[in-house]
Amino acid sequence: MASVTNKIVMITGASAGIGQACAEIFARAGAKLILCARREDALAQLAYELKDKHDCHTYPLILDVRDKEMVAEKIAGLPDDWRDIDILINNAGLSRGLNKLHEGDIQDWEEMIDTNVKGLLYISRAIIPGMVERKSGDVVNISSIAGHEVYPGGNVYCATKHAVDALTKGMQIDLVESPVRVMSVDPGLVETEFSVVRFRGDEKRAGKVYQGLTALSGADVAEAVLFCVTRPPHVNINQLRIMPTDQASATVTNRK
Ligand code: NDP
Ligand code: 8X3
Repeated sequence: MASVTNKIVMITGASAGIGQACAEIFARAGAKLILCARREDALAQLAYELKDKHDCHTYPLILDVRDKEMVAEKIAGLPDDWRDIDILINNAGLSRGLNKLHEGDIQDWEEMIDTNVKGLLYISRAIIPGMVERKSGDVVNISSIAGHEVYPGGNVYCATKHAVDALTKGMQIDLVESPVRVMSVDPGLVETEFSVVRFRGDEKRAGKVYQGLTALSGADVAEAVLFCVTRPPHVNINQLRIMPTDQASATVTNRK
């Protein structure tokens, strides 16, 4: 197993859920972390806890992945000792609503497409050239079962994750002559802030998404990410699909 000790790992969407769990597991494994999200307070709290528990060095990058100028400026402005990013975890993402397409809110569509697709592109465009130049680096895109299946009301969210799947494959093709690896970790239901965000703070409705089954935790997904990036350099886990045992597909679950 390759080591991530002292590697620089940049995690987008580190302020909650899967990204926060990735921060925890990589900190425990001895990595240095660039923590990226919009919520400054949440990142400051996380940085404090990771220092306290794991003596982890962190660099907070407060940004909105949808803002291409901000992404380019903040990444170009990283201090010298944080510039050579070894591992990028493209995790920031969200869903909004569960409406039928013909009843959908156009603003919700824009937000999902801008974050999940364009945001991932802006971040990747800013970071991968350095990896190619240094002939070293791993990119992990967090996609979803929604990148392989479509479920009722999932229309645009599923389209964004299908796009992430296509972008992962495109990156793998475009980087085949480089040692830089691109991987995709594609979970089913993970109990995070995801559904609360989808339903705009309606905790009751969000809770029902996970009711009667044991969903994945952020930590389950983070372990899969760590597994992917610690394979030997000649091994690339192209795509790792991870589901709760209680979930067989996007629409088939075992609820008690
Ligand atoms: P959470 O809502 O718990 O976390 C989402 C993270 O993304 C937060 O840290 C949030 O930070 C960040 N984020 C959202 N928008 C932006 C933005 N514009 N700029 C920067 N950061 C942003 O959800 P999850 O942890 O569940 O989701 C993480 C990823 O996993 C997403 O890509 C999601 O699609 C995917 N996924 C989730 C599944 C699930 O069931 N939960 C299953 C499969 C995939 P902040 O608000 O501070 O900016
Ligand atoms: C999030 C999982 O099933 O809600 O990508 O789309 S799901």
